[in-house]
Amino acid sequence: MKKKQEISSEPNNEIKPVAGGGLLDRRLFLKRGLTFITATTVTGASGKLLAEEPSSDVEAIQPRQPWMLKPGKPFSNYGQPSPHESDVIRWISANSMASGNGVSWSPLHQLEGMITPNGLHYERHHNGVPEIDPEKHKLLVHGMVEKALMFSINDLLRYPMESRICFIECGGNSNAGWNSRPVQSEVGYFHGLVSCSEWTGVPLSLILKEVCIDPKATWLIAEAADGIAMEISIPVEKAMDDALLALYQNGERLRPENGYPLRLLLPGWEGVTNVKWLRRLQVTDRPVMSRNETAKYTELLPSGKARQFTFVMDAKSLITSPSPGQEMHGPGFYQITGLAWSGRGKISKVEVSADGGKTWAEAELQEPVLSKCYTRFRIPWHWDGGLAILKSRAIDETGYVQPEREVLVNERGNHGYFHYNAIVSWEIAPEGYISHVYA
Ligand SMILES: Nc1nc2c(c(=O)[nH]1)N[C@H]1C(S)=C(S)[C@@H](COP(=O)(O)O)O[C@H]1N2
Ligand SMILES: [Mo]
Repeated sequence: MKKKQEISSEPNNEIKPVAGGGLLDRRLFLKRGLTFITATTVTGASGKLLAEEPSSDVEAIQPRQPWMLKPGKPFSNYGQPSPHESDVIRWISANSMASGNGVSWSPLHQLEGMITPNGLHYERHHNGVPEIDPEKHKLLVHGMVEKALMFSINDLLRYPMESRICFIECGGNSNAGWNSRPVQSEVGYFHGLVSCSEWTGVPLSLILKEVCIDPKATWLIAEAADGIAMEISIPVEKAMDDALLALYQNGERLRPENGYPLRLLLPGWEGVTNVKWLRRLQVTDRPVMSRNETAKYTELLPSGKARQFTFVMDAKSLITSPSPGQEMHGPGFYQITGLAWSGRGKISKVEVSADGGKTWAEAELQEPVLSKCYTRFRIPWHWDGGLAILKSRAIDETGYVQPEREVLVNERGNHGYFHYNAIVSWEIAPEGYISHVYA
């Protein structure tokens, strides 16, 4: 039998890097029984290791804390995070002239796993969060249909439901990436207009079959119940595919800021098409050409032509740790981890580089790997304490490869605003300072 390998500051001879800059085999996490020594070695009164000391010594080594000496707090009706986690927050940047127009960013750099807690889902509102009485809120489905129908929330709650675990990403996410100089910020406050939840509700196809839509219909116009009555056009094909009338978010009813009591969910499609506070679906044969699909959410290309109805969010990835604002604690062994997602389907591979893109190693993808969903990746890394440039590159099941920044800028020009999905680079300076670079 192989002995357990212990790695602290020096890599064992048997553990050879698989790419430049000290990247190690992703399977080391699983197969080699790798141990990270980050804790303090404990010795007892005699100076020997604790295992050999009498148990009376334990109290001296690990004295009881005050909270062990009295009864704990009572139950609560709705749980809240520990007060010690009070810095894990959405960062708000609202328009000072119209406080309901703006965004709040999800703190990607402080979260783990693949699900965004409901209170930390990013927000994008054009006109604030309406206070909706679910008893009075109705969904009207009409237009090119055999019979128009009006649904109360209680009606919808009686339909068969499905869950989809998927991300929603604003088309304007990461748009500081278009700046000619790299903007310095924590990952979430730069790239956090994206979040991932388990959404549960009624498949839209079920409702459309019930109203019997005209076979000549090609578009749906979705209208919201917020102050601007936002309107968005959606091709019938997507509506019949995987669109969901979402009522639940991570097991509980939607949060007001994410669309309570009803939102349209279009997995993998640009955030703006996921209409919150949904009140009306009009079946038609042409798009409505509203402000949010003409003046906004379109992109002027170097050729002078504009991209419109760029619905699908392309594959993207970023390293959440180590990342700017975090600290390195000396040369040695680290876990690199991050998120990857694609609006086209499943992530098939994430590659990581520690030498600025010269060489790449494949990261481990954490199960489950789901379509149009966050995929958490991890790879072990031995940092030698020198200058390193970390990058991650996502590849999805359609073969789409996340582009280098230069490639994206060449294709879309210097005045981009939406759909920034280029490879992100973090520079680790020799003393451990982490910054965003274009490399
Ligand atoms: N009714 C309504 N729906 C809306 C919006 C809005 O302002 N009003 N914003 C859209 C945009 S631009 C995005 S990115 C997503 C944001 O969803 P979230 O706030 O739940 O993260 O909702 C979309 N749906
Ligand atoms: Mo958005």
